[in-house]
Amino acid sequence: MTIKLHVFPLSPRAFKVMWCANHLGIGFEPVMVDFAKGTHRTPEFSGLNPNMRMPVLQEGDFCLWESNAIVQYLASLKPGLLPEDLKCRLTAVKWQFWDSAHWDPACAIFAFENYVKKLFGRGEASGSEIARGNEMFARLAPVLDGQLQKQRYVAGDALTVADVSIGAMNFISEQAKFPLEGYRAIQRWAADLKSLPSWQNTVAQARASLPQA
Ligand SMILES: N[C@@H](CCC(=O)N[C@@H](CS)C(=O)NCC(=O)O)C(=O)O
Repeated sequence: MTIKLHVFPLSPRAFKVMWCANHLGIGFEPVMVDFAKGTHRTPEFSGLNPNMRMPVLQEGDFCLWESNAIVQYLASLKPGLLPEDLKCRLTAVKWQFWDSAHWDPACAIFAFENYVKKLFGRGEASGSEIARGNEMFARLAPVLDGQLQKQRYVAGDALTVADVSIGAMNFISEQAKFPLEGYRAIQRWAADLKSLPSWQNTVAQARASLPQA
């Protein structure tokens, strides 16, 4: 059965699921969710995800939303990103929860203020929102940096779903201007992820899907 990924490919959450599939060598059909045209607000799309948000994975009658659940699903189909050992697996999964609960919402502030607003002509970045993002980063980035000082990847010496979930935001690191100065281990890890062929192929795929990218 064909896997469809409903995505707005310039979003890091879309990048996350496309990169995961590409890294594992899982073929998929990308289906464009055109935010400019409001595709995500149509009754058809809300039938796939009542939250009216992408990404969504569709495989026949099976529909899955929440990017980290999609990463879990894809990684369960093919070995490579989900450790077999229970404790190692849950260590990786723990960081995916950390991403959903803490890292992604902090990054989303910079993504929206510095990137999305420009992309859709929605005005200047809000100083108070950036200040709120800086405060969140000051608490979160040392946690991630500390972890990456101890080991090459988030959950150990091998790339896992944790790196895919947390690392995908680096897709827009320049445009979003995440305040990562001084976090040397995060910078080393991000460069490592960006050098992966699966990352580079996904960047090319995402850019090719939109002429203005
Ligand atoms: N926690 C969700 C967040 C999904 C999300 O917020 N997607 C955004 C784009 S990055 C969206 O579809 N927004 C549409 C809207 O706000 O109307 C996930 O990780 O999948």
